[in-house]
Amino acid sequence: MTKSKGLFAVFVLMAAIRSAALSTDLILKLPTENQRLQPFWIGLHDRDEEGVFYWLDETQPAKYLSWGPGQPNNFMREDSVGQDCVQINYWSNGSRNWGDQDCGEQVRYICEKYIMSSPLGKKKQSLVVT
Ligand SMILES: [Ca+2]
Repeated sequence: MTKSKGLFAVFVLMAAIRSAALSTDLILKLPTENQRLQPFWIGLHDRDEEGVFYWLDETQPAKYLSWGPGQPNNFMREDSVGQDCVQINYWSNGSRNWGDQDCGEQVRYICEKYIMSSPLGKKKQSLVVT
């Protein structure tokens, strides 16, 4: 999604979490509504090649991965083709790591917001939970 705003353009894309530091920082900011820890979509998938995970804005496989216990497992229900999208999830061992999930599941998501000045300005990144 692009929204023009004067000399600036705002781009929003599902979040790429490329480091442990960013992951830790993000997890601390996740809302815990009603004391219930919820899953959130991030911008990682293996829709093109099973087991090879890419960030939505990259053409090379992701280097930093933070899987929860037993993940990714591409679990297949009878009515699905597997799990090709990735969530930050809550695990019984108390960790807040990633798990692959059916891409059609309706949960909240985390986006990156880029603000670019025109035409060659710097871009800044911030993470937004929606
Ligand atoms: Ca998969």
